[in-house]
Parts: sequence; structure tokens; C-alpha cells
Amino acid sequence: MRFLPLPDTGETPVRVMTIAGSDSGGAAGLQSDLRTFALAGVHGTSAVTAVTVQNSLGVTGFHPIPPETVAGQIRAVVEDIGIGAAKTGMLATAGIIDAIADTAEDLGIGTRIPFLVDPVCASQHGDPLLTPEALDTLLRRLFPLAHLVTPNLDEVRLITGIDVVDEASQRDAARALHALGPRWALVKGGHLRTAATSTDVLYDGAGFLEFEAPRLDTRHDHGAGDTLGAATVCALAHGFDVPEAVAFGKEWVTRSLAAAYPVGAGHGPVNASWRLRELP
Ligand code: PXL
Repeated sequence: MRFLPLPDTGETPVRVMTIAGSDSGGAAGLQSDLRTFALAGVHGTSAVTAVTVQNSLGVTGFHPIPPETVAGQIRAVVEDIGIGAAKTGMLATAGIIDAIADTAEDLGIGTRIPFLVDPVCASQHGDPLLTPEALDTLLRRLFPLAHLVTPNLDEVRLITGIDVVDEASQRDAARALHALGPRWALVKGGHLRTAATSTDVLYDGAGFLEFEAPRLDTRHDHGAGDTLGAATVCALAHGFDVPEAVAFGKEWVTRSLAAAYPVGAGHGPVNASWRLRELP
């Protein structure tokens, strides 16, 4: 695999930001993003959107952060530390999404700064991570700013109404998502359990690219989508174009799934620390 160059000791590394919720169980959300950022050799910053009450069995509640505090975190980081790319995860409420969109437009996130929008709607147990009316706001305000959107098949169904069952419907979904305004749409195929492989379809309005990986049969896959997005955003910050960055992210999450481990009685996390064993 082609790794990202590591900074020299004492050198300012490439910086990225995750705009996401906290997972107290340490598997998904900003905990997974910051772990991948560190292991990929970039400096991770965060704007916390919500605090979830969560373990390996599910999410039992969340407390959203005030929109102006979310916006303040983004502005404080971008105006001082600077970032090469940003991603979103759990955004919780329409008010938070409006504040992120206003701030992103003002700071060049989505124009000068590559912007990955992962439209997180629910946990893998189906616990909601976004209020129902907030999805409309997310599509209206953030999709047109995004360089790349990365829904899973449950999110695709909520957003487009399309039930992806095969390659043709996966392409139809990518077309429908692209029509909502992002420059690229990635339809992740990991949830299509009947397929022999986990194949993601990327579309830019002109052509399709496919990213295929073996289907790994593990129940410890918590944080997989977040980890794919986090690795992809590191590559974008390093100047990779979107297809190259997605290829990097796909390989990173596949290896992290292969290294996943159990914690608690439910679903354990994917594990990006395989990277430690491959350091020079
Ligand atoms: O994997 C999506 C996700 C994102 N962010 C937070 C989460 C989850 C899933 O559980 O808890 C905070």
C-alpha cells in the first residue's frame, strides 16, 4: 500500500479537522477519526458536535453542543492552525448544520479546503444520531459544498429512496446523490451483505469508478465508515485527487477491519493500529 509521507521530527505536519460527535465507547465518531489521523501521520483537530452516551451495545442518548460553540471550534482552528481538509460525521441537529455551513462558506471549507461530508444518520444499531428534520438541512446546506459525500446503503435509502441491491441500483444511487450537488458521490457497498465483495462506487457526474475489497466477515466493524472517511480526508489534505484518496481510504479501512477486536458484549471497533506494525 502507498502510505502518506510522515513528517520529520519537529516539522509541522499536514493538519485535518473532523466535525463529529464523541463516542464514549471509543469506537466510532471523533475518537475513531483522531486515531486514524494520528496513525496516518497528520495532526488531527476536532469540532465536537455532540456527546453520545454509548458502549458496544448501542447509543442510549446524546447531548448536542450549542451551534455557536461548534462554529467557534472550526473558526479557532482554521484561523490559527490551518487545515488541509475537513470531514463531517454525526451532526445531531439542523441548527448545528446551519452553523457549520455558514462557517465553512466563510472560511473556504468546500472551496479552497477539500470537504468530505459523511451523512451520518444513525448508529449501526439504528439509534438516531440526527434529528429527522436535520437531514433536509444537511442535504440543502452541506451537499452542495462537499467535494465528496460518503453514505452507506442505509443512508442512501433515506436520502434517495433507492434500495441498492446490485451494481445497477448502486450506480443509480450514485447518480441521484450527485444530483444533490457534491462534486463526487461514493456509494459504499459494505452493507450489501449478499455481495461477495465490498465494492464502493464513485461518481463525478461523468464516469464511474469501482473500489473493490474482500468482504471480511467480522461483527467488530464499529467505526468502519468513519475510518474510511478519516483516512480519505488525510489523503485529500496531502493533495491526492478524490479517486486516489478514496483508494487510500478503502485500503486503510479494509486493513482496519481485518485487525478489528472485541470489546464489551456487542460490536467491537475497527482497528487502525495495524499501521504501527508497518512503520519503517
Ligand atoms: O459510525 C457513525 C457514527 C458517527 N459518530 C458517532 C457515532 C457513530 C456510530 O455509532 O456514535 C458519534
